[in-house]
Amino acid sequence: MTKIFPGLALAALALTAFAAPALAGAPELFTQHCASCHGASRLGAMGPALLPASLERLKRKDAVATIRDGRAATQMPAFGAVLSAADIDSLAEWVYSPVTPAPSWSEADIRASRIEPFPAGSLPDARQGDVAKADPMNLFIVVEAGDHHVSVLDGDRMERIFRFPSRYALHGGPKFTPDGRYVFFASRDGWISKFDIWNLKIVAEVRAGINSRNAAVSSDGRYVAVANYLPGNLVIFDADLKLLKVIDGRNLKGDVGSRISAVYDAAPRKSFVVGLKDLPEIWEVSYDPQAKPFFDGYVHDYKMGEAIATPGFLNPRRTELEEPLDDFFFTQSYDNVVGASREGRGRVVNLDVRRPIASLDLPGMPHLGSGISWLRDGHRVVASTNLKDARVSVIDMQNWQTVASIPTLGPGFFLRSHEKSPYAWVDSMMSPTARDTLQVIDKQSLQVVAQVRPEPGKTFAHVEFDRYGRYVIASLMEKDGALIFLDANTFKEIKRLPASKPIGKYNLFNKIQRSEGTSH
Ligand code: DHE
Repeated sequence: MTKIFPGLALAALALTAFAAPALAGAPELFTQHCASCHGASRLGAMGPALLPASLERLKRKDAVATIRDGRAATQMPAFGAVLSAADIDSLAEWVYSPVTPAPSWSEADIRASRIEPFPAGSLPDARQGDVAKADPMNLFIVVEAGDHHVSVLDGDRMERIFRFPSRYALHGGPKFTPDGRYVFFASRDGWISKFDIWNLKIVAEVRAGINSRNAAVSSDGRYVAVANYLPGNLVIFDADLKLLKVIDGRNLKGDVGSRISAVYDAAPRKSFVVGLKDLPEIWEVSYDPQAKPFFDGYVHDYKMGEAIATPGFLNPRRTELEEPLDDFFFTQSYDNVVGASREGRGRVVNLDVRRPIASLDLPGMPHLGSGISWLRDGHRVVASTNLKDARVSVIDMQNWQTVASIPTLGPGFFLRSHEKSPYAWVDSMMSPTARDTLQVIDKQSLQVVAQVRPEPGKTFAHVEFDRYGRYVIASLMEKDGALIFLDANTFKEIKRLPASKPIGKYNLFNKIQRSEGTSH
């Protein structure tokens, strides 16, 4: 295969070491046509990783179509004229089969993957070009998944000022340093990219794992933590993406492993909070060098008959649960984590007493990661979409009782508001029939007051407010999609910018100030 997707090549590994049970000629076809770009071990190189974990979100028929027809606007060529339909089927089956022995990604691999096009201190410490002319806190970062690019928008002028290629398949919110100069992106293939917004340059990158979920940046901008599914671990870097520590996703005894679901910055506590997919635990990892040592209650560390405390800095302090919790929302102080189990049971876990303190009535599949909060009748409430049910649940954060279950057109993914807006915006992205419509909810009456459907039949989701709450940008999530600017009070369209399947949009001010109306 000729070169596919921009990026860096990994050292090629011998395919024979990773051979899975034979599929008619597939390994040979892979070596001949695919290995140079996707890596002989299928770990990814110029092109993305082709492992079952990486392909979970791609339907088999779409994989066959991609091999046959290539991918527009990427360097993935079409093999329809070179390979028979049977060969293409066999190749597709091969890439969905597990690699044996299971691929590993060691500390040495992480270190060796690091690249630094612009070492610290080599670029000006002042905003350049169009960034210098813009309000630096009203910039937006936009992830465009259609052709794997990122755009930078000037929020005052509502114009795109820069666009650059990203790693393949970014996921989770990009995370900003507190001064707004740098933003970190995580790709599903484990790449972490550090981008200098003032100079519009990728300054450093590292591959933290083979299959990652998201990244978090500490509130002091000094540490970056990455949650990995493969291998199941939490990887911590300094701000230049130099490896500091790998923490295996294991229970205290060390005999049960887990994927790491996600990592979040709990700024007021100077810690990362970590969700585990397969273990009934939540971790809190302090990034405060002065953090006090703690006893974890398990007899694993004895010296002369006395328990030794675990150092508080960069070590997991565990809260044990009845079942794994995922998909977190946090109270403003970050003392309480609101999470949901795979079965959809909602729990509030206090990180100080280290146990669940309340249960929530959240039927269906709540998407707490999209939760937002606001004040209503003097009470703070949290609202969450539901990936299975057509409703938004609103919960009182004092007594954790459900205040309302607002019917929507269909199951939704994202929810957004702003301190200065009386409205919350929700999509119905998970609905086959209503995914083209955004609904606007009055935050006090809890009634739907408007619907916006600019392009019938096309997916319309994910809203972000500008820093002043004057307008929202919503995504027409199609390959030939658009960023649609809507007045936050009249809901009328102001303008559009073309974009390639824009997924998430992130306003620097709202993110850095931790607006109650957006994810952090
Ligand atoms: Fe996401 C954030 C998990 C599927 C787009 N998603 C997150 C976060 C988690 C998560 C834990 C919070 C991390 C953060 O922001 O740092 N997402 C999951 C899933 O478990 C799920 C359902 C299945 C999966 O395969 O991972 C899932 N997510 C999707 C999608 O299908 C989306 C729509 C498209 C895509 O790119 O994969 C998607 N997820 C997003 C976006 C955010 C996100 C845009 C950031 C939200 C924000 O606005 O801050």
